[in-house]
Amino acid sequence: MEENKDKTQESEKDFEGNYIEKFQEQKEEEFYPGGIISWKQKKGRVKIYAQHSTLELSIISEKILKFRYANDGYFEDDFSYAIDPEFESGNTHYHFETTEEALIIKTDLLQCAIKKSDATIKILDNNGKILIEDEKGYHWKDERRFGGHVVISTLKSSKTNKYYGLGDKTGSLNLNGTRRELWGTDCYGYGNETDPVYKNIPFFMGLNDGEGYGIFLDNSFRTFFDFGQERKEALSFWAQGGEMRYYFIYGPKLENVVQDYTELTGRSPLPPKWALGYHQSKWSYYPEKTVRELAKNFRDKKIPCDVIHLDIDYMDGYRIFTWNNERFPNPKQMIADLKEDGFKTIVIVDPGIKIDPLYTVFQQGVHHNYFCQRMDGARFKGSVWPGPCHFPDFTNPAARKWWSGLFGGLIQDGVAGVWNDMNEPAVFEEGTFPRDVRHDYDGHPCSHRKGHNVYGMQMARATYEGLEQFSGNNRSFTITRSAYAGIQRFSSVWTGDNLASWEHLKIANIQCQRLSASGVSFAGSDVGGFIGAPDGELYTRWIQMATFHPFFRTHSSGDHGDKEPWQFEEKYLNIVRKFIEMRYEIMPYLYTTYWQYSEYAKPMLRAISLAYQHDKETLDREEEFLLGQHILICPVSAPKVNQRMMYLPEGEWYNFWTDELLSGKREINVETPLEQIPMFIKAGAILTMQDKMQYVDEFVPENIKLHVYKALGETESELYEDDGLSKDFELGISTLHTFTQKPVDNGIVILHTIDTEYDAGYTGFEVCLHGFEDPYKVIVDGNTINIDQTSTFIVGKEFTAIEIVKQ
Ligand code: MIG
Repeated sequence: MEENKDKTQESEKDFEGNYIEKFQEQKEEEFYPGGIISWKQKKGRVKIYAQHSTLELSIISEKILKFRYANDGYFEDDFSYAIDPEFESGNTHYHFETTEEALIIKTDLLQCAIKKSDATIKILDNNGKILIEDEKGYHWKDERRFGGHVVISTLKSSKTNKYYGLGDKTGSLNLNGTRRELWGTDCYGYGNETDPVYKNIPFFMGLNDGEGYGIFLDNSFRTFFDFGQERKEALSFWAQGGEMRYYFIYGPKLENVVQDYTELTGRSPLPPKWALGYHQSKWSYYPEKTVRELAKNFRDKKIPCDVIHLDIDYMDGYRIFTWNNERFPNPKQMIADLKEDGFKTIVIVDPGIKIDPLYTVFQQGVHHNYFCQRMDGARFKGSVWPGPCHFPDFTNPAARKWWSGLFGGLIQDGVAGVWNDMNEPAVFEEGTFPRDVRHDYDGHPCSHRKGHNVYGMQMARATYEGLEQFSGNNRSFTITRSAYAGIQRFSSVWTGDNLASWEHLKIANIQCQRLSASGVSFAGSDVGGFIGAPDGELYTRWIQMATFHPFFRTHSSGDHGDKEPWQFEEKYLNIVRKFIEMRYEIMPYLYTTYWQYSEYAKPMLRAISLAYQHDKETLDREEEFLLGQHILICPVSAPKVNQRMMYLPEGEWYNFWTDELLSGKREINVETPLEQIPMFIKAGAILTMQDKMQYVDEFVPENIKLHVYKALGETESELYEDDGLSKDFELGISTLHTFTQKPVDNGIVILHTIDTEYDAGYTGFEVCLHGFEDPYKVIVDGNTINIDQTSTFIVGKEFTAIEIVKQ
């Protein structure tokens, strides 16, 4: 009995109900490369032949090294869905030498030593400090069930190391002491311990004694990361197939690691600005009358909103690319009317195509062989919402092209964006596809063991490409639940089916920070929780936090009552309204923050441990985060509290609500009345804001507000502008303002430079001063202007210098 129980716990069932033993259980022999026999130096890479394996080390840049291992002399085709096809590895110069013990490869910033006796690796910085060091190093185990092998790498670790990243994982921000798995899973109602979850981003960062680096394991098989859980002195990562192929990315600043990783896997295109507005969703809003009332309520109650999401019930029997004509007799008209009122409509799509001989999408899929097949050729059949379905093989370029082409109708109907769900892929009962299902993998045929973790990404990609195909010069917006590394090139993400609980507010915050640290900044959670009903206080606190997360959407399963802002008591509604308004007030800043992410690969959210890695006090903090350059937020994550402790990082900060100036590098106690979320602005910031609006670009404001937080040192702020909708910015039709604030005798000076090709239409800047003592004198471009000491004044938008000095 006892034995049997253990067996079921440590095993899982495959599609046919057979037990698959987990990797840990295999007591198979470990194999190692052995000693180095010879090597070959080539342009940009070195090939190293050891007794049992070949290592190809490519010098991608002075900070990025790529390692690949082959055991039988032959490397796999070096194909990856993750790497941005536009990424160009510079022709990096490296220096090669050999010593008695090792081969040494040097870039301007790194040294990689490969030991001759066993081919283990050590990477050091310029000062000879060890960044990573193989323990067992690369090795493998036979995988008899599938005729391949499990490839493993084991590095030295220690309890004091910190590990971050890995996408949407729950649990503490620092991953040390845990084992994590990547195998995209539909995890309805997941919790803090649930693993794996929806997304598969095999990228993590290590912080070792102040020095940061990253490792990206580019392998789409089921992967595992053991951060000192099994043995605290070891860090292992392994894949259940394929080749060991990983990138080492040097920092030492973690922020730069994320940037380099994002350059490698691709930057996020600028979305339409409305996608940064507030979204309202529910499973599901229908019929048309309900949708129209929903929209009207937002406008009547003056709660800003840009987007309404239609969940699966808009379709005819869950047939993708159809409308239920009873519920939505004239979708085109409805969408046009909504648009008139400033609303954009997003619809959901699932991968499951109903098996229905009269349904053209089904017919085409069968006819052209676009559906996934079992090993023996039968189309895979699995049940989801429509009942028995077939599933497109999104790893087949022809199937992707077909899928993209299917969006023409929806786009013509006026649909503005598309929501990709169930793409882990999820199947009722069985969970996902059987492992023998075949995938084309862009001309590298394989089984679902390899295709699974990229399936969701390739679906989102096909959807994105569909929108691109039909949207002319407009930018496209998609959102997806599952993902693989590089998803940011195609889609935003949300964190799936969470719960209406305080714990989940915290989890959502961690997931969004972690996603941002994994190259995927455009992330958000179902505000208020998908499952269950939040009370007014929880909903309010969640809204306050999500106001500062890149993707901002209330969604709910609809099983537990309604969750529009007005479903809550007046006192909550009023605060919720204020924060959604604030989202629109900070839009110039938020949009600029997105642009910085898109342009410089700068993560939009930064955990304070990421932004202040040299301050040990930040390293185990998980709630405080920065949005963009200047805003620090710490959510209120418990009920009925009117104060909370938080860590204020080094530097000087203004409390947004009181203008009180505080010195950081210490823990502080902040007041947290229900109307406020702890929010601090960096001294020296010029926070760009605008009038509140009911939706993005409802009107052109008279002035853009420059909130000047008195500098104690030189600080730069940017403001990026374009039309927010078209791709004209790619032709340079945009404007970038740079504001430099610096202290001078008696006050400060603000210098303004503009690189302008786009006229946003407003007339000037309303300057609002924070932290200045009266009385002061303001000189704009040499002319003293009279101000009435209200701390605000207007200047022309082309000003070049403002001095604010004591009188
Ligand atoms: O089996 O479309 O995570 O956001 O509302 C559930 C219905 C399918 C799961 C998504 C959720 C969505 C729901 N979907």
